[in-house]
Order: sequence, then C-alpha cells, then structure tokens
Amino acid sequence: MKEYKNYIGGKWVDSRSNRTFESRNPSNWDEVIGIFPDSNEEDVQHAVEVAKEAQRKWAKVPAPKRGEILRRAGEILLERKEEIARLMSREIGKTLVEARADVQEAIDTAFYAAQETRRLFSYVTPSELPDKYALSLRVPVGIAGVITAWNFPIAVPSWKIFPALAAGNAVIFKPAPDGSATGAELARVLEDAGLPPGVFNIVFGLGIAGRAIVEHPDIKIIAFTGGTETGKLIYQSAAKYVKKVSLELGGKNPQIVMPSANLDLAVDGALWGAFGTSGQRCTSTSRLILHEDIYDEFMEKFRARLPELIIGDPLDEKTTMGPIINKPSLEKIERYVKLGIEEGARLTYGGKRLSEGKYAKGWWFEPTIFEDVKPHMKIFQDEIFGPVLSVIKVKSFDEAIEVANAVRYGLSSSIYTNDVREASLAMQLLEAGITYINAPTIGAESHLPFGGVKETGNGWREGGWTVFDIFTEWKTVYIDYSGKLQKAQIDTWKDFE
Ligand code: UN1
Repeated sequence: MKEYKNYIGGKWVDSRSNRTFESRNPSNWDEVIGIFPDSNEEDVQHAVEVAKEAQRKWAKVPAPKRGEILRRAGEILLERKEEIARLMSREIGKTLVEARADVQEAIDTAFYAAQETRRLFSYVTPSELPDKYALSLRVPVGIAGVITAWNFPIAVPSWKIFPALAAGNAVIFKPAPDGSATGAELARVLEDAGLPPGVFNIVFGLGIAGRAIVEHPDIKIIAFTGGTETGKLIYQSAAKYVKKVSLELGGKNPQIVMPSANLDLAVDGALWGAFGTSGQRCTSTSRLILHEDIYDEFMEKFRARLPELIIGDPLDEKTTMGPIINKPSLEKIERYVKLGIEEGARLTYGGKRLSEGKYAKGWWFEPTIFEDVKPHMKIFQDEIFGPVLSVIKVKSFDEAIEVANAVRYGLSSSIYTNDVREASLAMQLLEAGITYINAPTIGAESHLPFGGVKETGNGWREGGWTVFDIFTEWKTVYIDYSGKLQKAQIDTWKDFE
C-alpha cells in the first residue's frame, strides 16, 4: 500500500485538501492499492498555474521533437508492460491477458502519436486575391483537462494525453478514482521519457477536483470518458466558458447474427464481446440480435460454450472473467437483473453474485443471459456495465437493423453474415461510430477514429488522425505581399490587370 501525492510541475506534491480516498483490489477487498488525495480547487489552481507556464515553452518545441519524447514513452511502456499490467490487474481486476493488452494499446498510441508529429499537416490554398497566401495551421488549444474511466486505466488516458502532448498542449489528468494507481504510472513514464516538468500533471480526486477542472476558465479543452449522465453535466458546465469538450460516453452495443453467418465464429464473438472484461467496456456487447432461423441452433452452441468462462483471480492466466469493479457497480447489476425479471424477460443463465469461498472478499457476478428481451425494456435500453447480455429474436434483416438502432447510444456494433448485401447495408445503416463485420463489438485499434453517435458522444473522434481535431485549433493566416490594400469580395478580376 502506498500513499500518493499529486504530480504537479514534475514533483509529487502534497494536496491542499486534507481528505483522501482509497483504491482497493476488487478481487480482494482487504488489499488497499493506494491512498490518494481527494484534491480540491486550490490543487487544480496550482496545476493550472504550472501548466500555463510550461505549455508556452512546450508549444515552441518543434512537433517532431515532442514526438521523440512520446516515442521514448512508448519504449518505456514496452519495457514496463508486465509490471504495469500486474498493477492494473490488482487495482481494477482486469485479467492479466487483458491488462497487457491495455498497456499495449497505450504503447501503440505513443508510437502513433510520435509519428503523427511529422504529419500535422496544414493547408495552403490559393487566395481570391493576387500576391496573397491563404493558409490554415494547427495550433495547440492550451491546457487540456483529461478525465477518464477506470476500465482502461492506461489505454484510454493515453488516447487523449499522448496526442494532446504531441500537438503542443499541457495536460492536467484526473484518473478515475478506482484506477488511480495505474494512471499514476503515466507520470513516471513521461518523466523518464524526458518530458519537461509541468507539461503533464496529475490531480487525483473525486467530484470536487473533477468539477474544478471542468470549470476552470484556463483549461480550454476537456476530454472525458465515462458515463452519459456525468458527460451531460460536464457539457453543461463547460458551456459557461464556451469550452471545447470531447465526450466518450455510454454504449449499448448490438451484435446481429444472420442466417448466412458462420455460427461458431459468431458464438466466439458473442462470448468475447459480452463477457470479456466482465462486460465492463463501453464497447461490450450487451444486445445479441438473432435471426429466428438460426436462433435455436445459435443458442444451443452458445450455451454449450458458457461453462468455458472461468471467473476468478485476474492474475491467474487461466481466468477469463475478473471481478466487478466495486460494490455500487455490483449492486447496479443486481438491480438490473431483478428489473429484467420484473419486466418479463426470461433469465436463462446466471443472474447471481458470487460470494462464497474464493469469492468471499471481492465483487463477482456470473455471466448472465436474458432471452425474450423487448426494445421497451430497461435491460434493452440502459447501459448496465456488467456481464449481462440481452438476447432478442428478429424475423428479418430490416428488423435486426431497426432493433439495433432502437437505443439512445451509438458506439459500437457488429453483424455476422456472409451475405455481401447485408454486410454493405449494415455498414451504412447501423447507427454507431464503429461497425464490425464478422467480428465482435470490442477490439478498436489506436490508429483509427474511435467514438460514437447519438448520446455516446458529441461528434469528436479520439484515436487516429481525427484526435488532432480535438487537441488543436485551426488558425487561418493570410499573408498579403501585394503592398497595397486589396479588398476580398469586392475587387474583381479587372482590378488585377
Ligand atoms: C472503452 O471501453 O472505454 O475496442 C474503450 C475496445 C478497446 C477500447 C475500449 N480497444 O474494446
């Protein structure tokens, strides 16, 4: 167990609040991973003052030189991959195999962002007027406030932090409370990579620190991953300062299976998509939409494979499902299971928390399946964030698409089919930021745009080249070297003779 301090200006500094919070191991509640300051407005103010100063200098460092530091950060993450993955497994309960993948995603992002520093292209276009340049350049936004969820405690922060730094911003990062120790590793990595002090800062905390970041007028961009309700509050508060806000919120991701599909492959996809990470990804499959012609055959194959899921110690390589992150999350899952039964869905697998024997000291929930789920039900509509899968039977491709789209979210989606027409139509018709053909709803890669439509996001895309639209502003510059006053929209071609 360790007592942490905030990381501001390249130093671990005491918080000005005297409150703390703990991060505990969800598979062994007795184990405290760390004690963290529950920071306040003064801590955020301190971080902003330091970041402001540092950002001015950092923005002047040529982007490819900033990229060298990020490449080094990627190399350090690679060297420390196993150690960070083990810490992550203990802190948030992600299986070791998946925790390694989480770190790998950050490594990929670091190398990608480093490369992109040589490709932060500008535009030069012809002007309407002679002897005049018209160009538009990317400039940093300033200080970025990064607030993230616990479930990808290295990968998701890195999606935001590395490109933000590449583009010349300073960052104030508030990790999710439950993933604070893992998030803190990013400070060590960036420091060892040679990032100048003050460019990257961590303020640990709960609501007060989060609100202070969102409401600080000098933090010009907020990048948030988390629940939709919190996201909406952030969006509203940030509106006071007309602040740029990038939101990555909830999902209720469907996997459709059509009659032409390879059913064994579709079963593999559903098992991984619904129960990987114990269903605690924003991309997890929570709705399985089956065509009636293959319903029975699919479910039989699916049920036969469910006993392969091994719930237990995330550090054990054989485990496929770790714990639920904390007690409130477990209780939320239980509430939804009860509600599903009340709503008239048929609970056909699992449905209970595990608390005996080796499960006595953590938060565990069985893989759970509801059948006969209908679109008006809460278990169809709401993000549960746990291993609860709703199965829906449909009669046609059109109905499958309609059902898939009948929620307020739109992050990921998937269809299993070998019919090229269905696959092509699904690409256009599924209301989601990501569509997989013959692959599960999870598994996004760091060099492609990531984000969702509807209430999942507000139009920005992290990942890929599009992330730089979040962390830069377009600055348009006109250079008139004609030596005289030229009037746009007024001078005609005759004036140029
Ligand atoms: C998340 O759950 O917030 O596609 C991100 C995936 C991962 C990222 C998930 N690469 O499932």
